[in-house]
Amino acid sequence: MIEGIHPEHPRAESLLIRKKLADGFKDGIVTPEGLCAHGRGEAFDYILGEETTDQALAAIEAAAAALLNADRPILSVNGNTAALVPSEIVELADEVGAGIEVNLFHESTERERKIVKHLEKYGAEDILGVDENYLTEIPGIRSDRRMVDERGISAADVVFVPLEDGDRTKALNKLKKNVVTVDLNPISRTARAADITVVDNIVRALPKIVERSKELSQASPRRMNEILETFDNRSNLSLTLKTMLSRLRKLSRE
Ligand code: PTJ
Repeated sequence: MIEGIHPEHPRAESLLIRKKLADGFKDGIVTPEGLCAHGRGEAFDYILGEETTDQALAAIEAAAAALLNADRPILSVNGNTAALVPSEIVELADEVGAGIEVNLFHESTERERKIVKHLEKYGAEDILGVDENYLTEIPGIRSDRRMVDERGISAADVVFVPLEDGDRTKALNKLKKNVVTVDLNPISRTARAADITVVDNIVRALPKIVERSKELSQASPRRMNEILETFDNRSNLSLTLKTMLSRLRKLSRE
């Protein structure tokens, strides 16, 4: 039993995820807004049946291929991501040869430092986004997320931005960067503006992206191109919504 969560509780897994975020909040890694954002995500996850859909698996494959194929991939990490999947972020960075950049919506130098320390405990090195000497502004963003590292997001061709707000996704699009996201809400602005959207809980999606990246690292360039050329984010999102609808229909008949 982990601090009051009995393993046989029907919602044990969900409670454990909440606990990670609550601990992250107490440790100064997650913002109060991050807790609200998680609640919104949970609502969509309920509709998905808290399972990775076939559409999410297709997006996971495309995400792995895009990151492996990139010249300069970067993984952008915020408070929620750091609290929920720190070891998987480090593993993914190693697997696809990406840098890690801390980039927050609710900017706070103190929280950035805490996130860096937290990720370092899991083996991350040379984390970007925290040295003021290298920060530069990307156009078209009103939030604090406009400040990015010139060696990281600014120079990247593929940017992984899980649990992101819509403004920056659009701004990164305009800069002709390939944007990959994880977002449980298939109708969020980010989900719709990204090039590859994995509609899944980050705690399920990240280990699967790592696993798929390991498998695809042996794939031929032809196979990689085939994956990337056949993936269509719009139609994948549309199929995801249909999956959600048919689950709701089924539940409504039970
Ligand atoms: O740490 P900061 O300051 O960078 O702030 C992080 C948050 C998440 C607060 C900030 O990025 C934010 O406000 O994001 P939004 O605009 O609320 O978007 C977050 C999206 O992630 C929403 O569409 C949620 O449904 C989704 N989401 C929340 N939790 C999860 C999730 N998607 C996948 N897995 C989750 N666990």
